[in-house]
Amino acid sequence: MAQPEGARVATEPAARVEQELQLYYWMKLIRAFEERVSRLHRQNKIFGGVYSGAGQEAIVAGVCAPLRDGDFVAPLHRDLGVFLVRGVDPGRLMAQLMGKETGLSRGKDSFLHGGDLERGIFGSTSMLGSSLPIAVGAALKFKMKREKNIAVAFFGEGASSRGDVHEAMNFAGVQKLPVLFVCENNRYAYSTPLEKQMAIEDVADRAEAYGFRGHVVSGNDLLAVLEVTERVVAKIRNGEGPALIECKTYRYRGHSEHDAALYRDQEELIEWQSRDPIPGYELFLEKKGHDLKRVREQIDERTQKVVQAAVEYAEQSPFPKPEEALEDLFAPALAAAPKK
Ligand SMILES: Cc1ncc(C[n+]2csc(CCOP(=O)(O)OP(=O)(O)O)c2C)c(N)n1
Repeated sequence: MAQPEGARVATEPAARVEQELQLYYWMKLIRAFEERVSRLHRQNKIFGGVYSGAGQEAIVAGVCAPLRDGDFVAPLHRDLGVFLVRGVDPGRLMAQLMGKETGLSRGKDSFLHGGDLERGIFGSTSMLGSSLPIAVGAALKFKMKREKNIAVAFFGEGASSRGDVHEAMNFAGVQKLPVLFVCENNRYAYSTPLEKQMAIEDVADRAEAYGFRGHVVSGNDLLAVLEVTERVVAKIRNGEGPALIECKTYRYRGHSEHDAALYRDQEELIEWQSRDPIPGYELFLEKKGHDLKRVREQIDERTQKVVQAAVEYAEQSPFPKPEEALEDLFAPALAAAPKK
């Protein structure tokens, strides 16, 4: 990303300064994009569920930043930001949400299941936690082919109680696969609070039972997420086997847009909002010598333009044609297989 005017950090290497601003841009873009999606949902323009990740942006930005082309990511239903950070065109992403032909699934699926394999993004599945064995499968392929890529699987603390998650972690530990498990612990699985979900405090403690390390980090602190991810990813790429990072965080909105989240108390929400990842990171930028007011203005202007352009692109895109409804349902090899 071009460095916005007003950023003045003379002594830092340019790449680092650029990364600092890029991370800020991503968090702001994810927040602005999701806010717009929530509004569009109220206008009945979105097909399928909307699961806002507002409050959790630092996790996606910090975990995806050290990834490379060819790495494989399995996001959670709340991780729309993964698509943006991995370089999916925002217009295509918005078209996916609006069920348009120009979307990732060509209008045949909701946001939830639309992946982008060209960018190594596997679309979420409805069965919570079932994308972890898939990420582990990708990691097995990287190991067998001696490729230096890694797989990343995001999941919630709710999903962490599912069998698939344990099986995936166990297999990854036994085979020492290049996979990073990222738990976004936002304290609620739909309406179920943490203490009714698990008998321990940290999901990260489970990693040891599978033979690898678990790390706990504040998911609202972008720099902390980035630091632990960079360190852990370097080891995984080096062939040292899997790792788990548990990011403690909170979701601001309900489980999805139809959930008013009446099961949690307002004070708790306000307390977490006071630890919002964006102002926290702005403080860092300011201390590093950036002219925050100007940087913020420029980035806000840029994100608004990107989001507006995405909405216009999606709104102008056609819906899929009914006669194409049965296309793309089977992998080409299966479709071409001779009938017995
Ligand atoms: C196996 C399974 N059980 C239940 C559901 C219904 N469900 C969808 S999302 C959700 C809550 C998930 O909580 P968590 O894994 O902590 O992720 P979060 O939504 O909090 O980000 C539930 C119970 C489901 N999709 N799959």
